[in-house]
Amino acid sequence: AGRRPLIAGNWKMNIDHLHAIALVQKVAWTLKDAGHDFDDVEVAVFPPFTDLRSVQSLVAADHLHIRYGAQDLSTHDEGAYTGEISGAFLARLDCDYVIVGHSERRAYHHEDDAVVAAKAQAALRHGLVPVICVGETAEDLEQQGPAAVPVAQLAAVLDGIADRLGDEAAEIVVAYEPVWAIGSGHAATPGQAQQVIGRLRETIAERLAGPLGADRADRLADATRILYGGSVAVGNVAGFLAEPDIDGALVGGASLDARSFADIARFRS
Ligand code: G2H
Repeated sequence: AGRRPLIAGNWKMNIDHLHAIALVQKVAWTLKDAGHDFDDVEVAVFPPFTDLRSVQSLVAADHLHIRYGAQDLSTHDEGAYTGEISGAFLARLDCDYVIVGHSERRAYHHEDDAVVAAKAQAALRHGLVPVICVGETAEDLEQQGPAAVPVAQLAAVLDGIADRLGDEAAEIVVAYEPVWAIGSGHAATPGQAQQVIGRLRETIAERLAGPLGADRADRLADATRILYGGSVAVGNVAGFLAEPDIDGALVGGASLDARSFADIARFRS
């Protein structure tokens, strides 16, 4: 439905700001040399907070077509919250995106659906596009099948942000990342991912029909880009993107190498 693919690199806690300067330039120049059409396939990176100012400077100074965002944000906008980062600060660094609800934050920082919803709210308050991550563990998969947990996680976030999504300009991205596939080298199959992602798209339409009306909910479901994440590599990315509802990839390990990330972004060639 005319959705522009998004290839997003989640650097996690792997790249300090000196390394970030080298990596973002290398990705940009590798893609430029290959004649990459950034209007055809959008490319974004998600560096640690401490790298964002360097990335901002480079992107602005060199007119790089790479977009970027943070890996997390505070539910609060400002104040006495030691160690937290406001969405307002990210907007001031010209971030377009912010990841919310990555399974590593759900698992290691005890973020539940309510926290993830509040973070997605905070992102939208500051004009950032939240990249809402959902996904089931191996145990969830065994006990409840593939779609139940990701659908419930997405529904909870949608309930928390429905008031903001009434605005026609509001945008979200969803990333389906089965926890069992993350960093394991064992990606889901394109068919498995399509099955869940198709359900996630239906969930947007169903869940928002009440608060927003069926028309707005359908339009949003149709326009929202839903990515697959979990051991995406050069050799498997094209298979995911060939599925009707999969609009891109959230790439961890393979985004740390400029050549492989650029090759993933060039999945069409
Ligand atoms: C899933 C993914 C990026 P990896 O977390 O968000 O990481 O590609 O290393 O599995």
